[in-house]
Amino acid sequence: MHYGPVPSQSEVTWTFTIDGATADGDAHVFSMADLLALPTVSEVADMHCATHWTAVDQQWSGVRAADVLALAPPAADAPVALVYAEFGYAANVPVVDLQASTSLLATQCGGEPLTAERGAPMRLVIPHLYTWKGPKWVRGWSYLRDGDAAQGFWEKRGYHQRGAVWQGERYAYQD
Ligand SMILES: Nc1nc2c(c(=O)[nH]1)N[C@H]1C(S)=C(S)[C@@H](COP(=O)(O)O)O[C@H]1N2
Ligand SMILES: [Mo]
Repeated sequence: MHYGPVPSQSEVTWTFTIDGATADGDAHVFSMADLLALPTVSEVADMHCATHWTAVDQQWSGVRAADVLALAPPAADAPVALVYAEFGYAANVPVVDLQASTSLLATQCGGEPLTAERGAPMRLVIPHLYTWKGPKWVRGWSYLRDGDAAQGFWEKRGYHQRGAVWQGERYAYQD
C-alpha cells in the first residue's frame, strides 16, 4: 500500500545518498554493492500501518540501518533524518530509531528479493515505528538540524514526528 506509482529501477544504476548535516559536511553516495558488503541480518517483524491494519510475521533480510548510518554519520546537532524514496515520498525518522538494532534496510522479504510493489530494490523497515516511517524504493536520507523545516510526506499532513507504535504516536498534536 503506497501513494503514487511503482518505480521500475535497476540495481546497477541505483544509488543511496546520505547528505544534509553529515559529520564531515560532505554528501556520501553508495552503490548497492557498497551496502551489501555490510553484514546481512534477518528478522521477523509485524507491520503496523497508522490506519489501523497490521501484517504479522514478515520476515525481512538486509543490512542494519545502523551500519549504513555509521558509514556517513550525522553531525552532533542533527537528531533527525529525512529518509527519502523515489517520487518524492519521504519520512522524518529520528537518528536514534535508525540506530536501533532491529532497524533494517531490507532487500528481501519472506526469503525472496523484494518485489517492485513491496519496494525493490530496498526499503527501510523499523518495526517499532508505524510503517509510514519505512519508505519503499528508498534512495537515501538527509540529516536535519533542529529547526530545519523539511518534512516527510505524512508529517507535512499532520502525522507524528516519531510515530512509535506502542505509544500510539499517530498525529502531530501528540508531539
Ligand atoms: N515510497 C513509499 N514508501 C511507503 C509508502 C509510500 O506511499 N511510498 N507508504 C508507507 C505506508 S503508509 C505503509 S502502510 C507501507 C505499506 O507497505 P506494503 O506495501 O509493503 O504493505 O509502506 C510505507 N512506505
Ligand atoms: Mo500506512
